[in-house]
Amino acid sequence: MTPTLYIGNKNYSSWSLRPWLALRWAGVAFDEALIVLGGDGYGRSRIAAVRAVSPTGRVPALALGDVTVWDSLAICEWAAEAAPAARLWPTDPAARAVCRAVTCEMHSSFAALRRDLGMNLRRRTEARAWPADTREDLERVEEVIATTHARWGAEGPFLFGARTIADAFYAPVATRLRSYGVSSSPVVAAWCDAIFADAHFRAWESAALAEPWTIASTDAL
Ligand SMILES: N[C@@H](CCC(=O)N[C@@H](CS)C(=O)NCC(=O)O)C(=O)O
Repeated sequence: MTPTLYIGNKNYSSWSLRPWLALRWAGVAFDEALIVLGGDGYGRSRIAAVRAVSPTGRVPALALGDVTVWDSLAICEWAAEAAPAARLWPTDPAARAVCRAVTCEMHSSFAALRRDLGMNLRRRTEARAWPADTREDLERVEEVIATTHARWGAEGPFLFGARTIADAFYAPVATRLRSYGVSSSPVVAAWCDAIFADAHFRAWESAALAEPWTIASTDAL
């Protein structure tokens, strides 16, 4: 049975983008079902259509027959196991451990970055002065990208050379830096360009730009 990935609006749903990219990069066949976010219950995990498919009331969720996997990292782990040849985690044990650390840091941190630079693929603003906690998040995220690529990325433009789950997890950051006019070091800019040039990212982006829905609270950022 083909798995179904439930996702939110492609323009806004950073959590949905991550496993969608990982599944595409892994070459795993899946159907996608988009649930429009932003209406009744949004922000409280109380959207009825989401609650019908995800026990947390949040997307992404991956339906595997009668089993549901409801967390972006867990879905990426499932993809890595379903398609080991895709090497969504690096094969070298040390690189793999660091790749997991980098991914987990994105999964559990950067609250100020999420608050002030919501993913919004359509959006372009001028550079601005950010609050101290947001500046710290931006500095740390750029440090992660630069130091990871310098240490592990000799064989390609992605964080560990080839595409891994870490790139999928940081891909929304590339779009946030672009949307909100954040100037980056050349190494971070080069990694962002690799994400923007990826054929699967581009497919997501063009679908996002064609979406008719808006979320006013994110558009106001
Ligand atoms: N930790 C979860 C977070 C998922 C999440 O926050 N999803 C947002 C969309 S990007 C959501 O479904 N929000 C619905 C709501 O706030 O009502 C994951 O990694 O999948």
